[in-house]
Amino acid sequence: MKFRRTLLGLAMAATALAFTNTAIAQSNYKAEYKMSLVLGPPTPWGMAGQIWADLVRERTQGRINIKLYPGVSLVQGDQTREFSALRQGVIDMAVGSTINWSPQVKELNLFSLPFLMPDYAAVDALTQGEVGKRIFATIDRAGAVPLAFGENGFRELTNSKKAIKSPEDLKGMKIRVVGSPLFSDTFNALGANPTQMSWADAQPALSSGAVDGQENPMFLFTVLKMHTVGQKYVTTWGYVADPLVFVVNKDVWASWTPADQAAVRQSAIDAGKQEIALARKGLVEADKPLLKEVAGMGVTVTTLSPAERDAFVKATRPVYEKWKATIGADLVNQAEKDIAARKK
Ligand code: X2X
Repeated sequence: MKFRRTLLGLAMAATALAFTNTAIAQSNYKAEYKMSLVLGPPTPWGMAGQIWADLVRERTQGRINIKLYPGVSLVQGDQTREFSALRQGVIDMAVGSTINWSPQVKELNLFSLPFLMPDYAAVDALTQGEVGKRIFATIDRAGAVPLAFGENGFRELTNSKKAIKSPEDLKGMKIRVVGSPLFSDTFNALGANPTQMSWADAQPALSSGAVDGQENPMFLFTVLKMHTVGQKYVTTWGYVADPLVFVVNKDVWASWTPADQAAVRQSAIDAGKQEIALARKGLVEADKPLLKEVAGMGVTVTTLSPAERDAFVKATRPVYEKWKATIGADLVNQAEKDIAARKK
């Protein structure tokens, strides 16, 4: 009897201790975690953040409560500063494009090498394979905890002037490009006149006609009704695709219990899968309904023949070679090998 009472007492003490440990651990938790994103819902990118936040709240019984900050508002709209701010703790977590973090993590330029990835199978061969693992190790070394991949998408060329079928058609055209010098190099090689600006500045620049064109995934065209700001021509050249990466600040990550870390990680993986399906909707079906929808807006949609596409590949090849060295020939070779071996 006495023995049983002691056992019971021990069990109760152990439970109390475990409870106290959890309580102590959780007293470090913030009331709210700030998640940075460039695009908010209803874009697939924004949905990635929304789904992740919802799953985390549910699976941690509300212990981890996340608020979305779209428009990279935590860094005043300057998306190229997002990764540094994340590292410093101004941002707790983010779903970010590889393009926007490439100024700090040069290996992320891999996905922006012109015409490296010919199709979605090639994107998957990289993100789901050895290259994805190496990229995550690099992000980790750069000071953030990477958890899962999502997708912004294949970036198609739009403009207000004319149908573009060849590099000659692009000559002198003012094209807004994102914040990595690789994009300026690519458009310079094509004879265009690239101007680098944030997404926040790009929208008024398109409306006022300060720039003639831009490049972004097609869902953005329909969500923002880009034809209403004069973007009447689309060329689906599929020259680059930017993955999204779900990340958490290192100190924030370390402050969570292992069980909550696991919940946050699994939620990112699940949200990533759901979001990739959203990002590809209308583009993976044989008749590409999203392109039909865009054409239905009175927009000229130009698809390139293999020979026409080749002219763009050739013109940008020196840029590819130059940046291959910057990114690391080893990583690029691995990517080329995995793409060649992909299942179509
Ligand atoms: O700025 C862009 O073009 C966007 C929204 O696609 C990115 O943040 C990379």
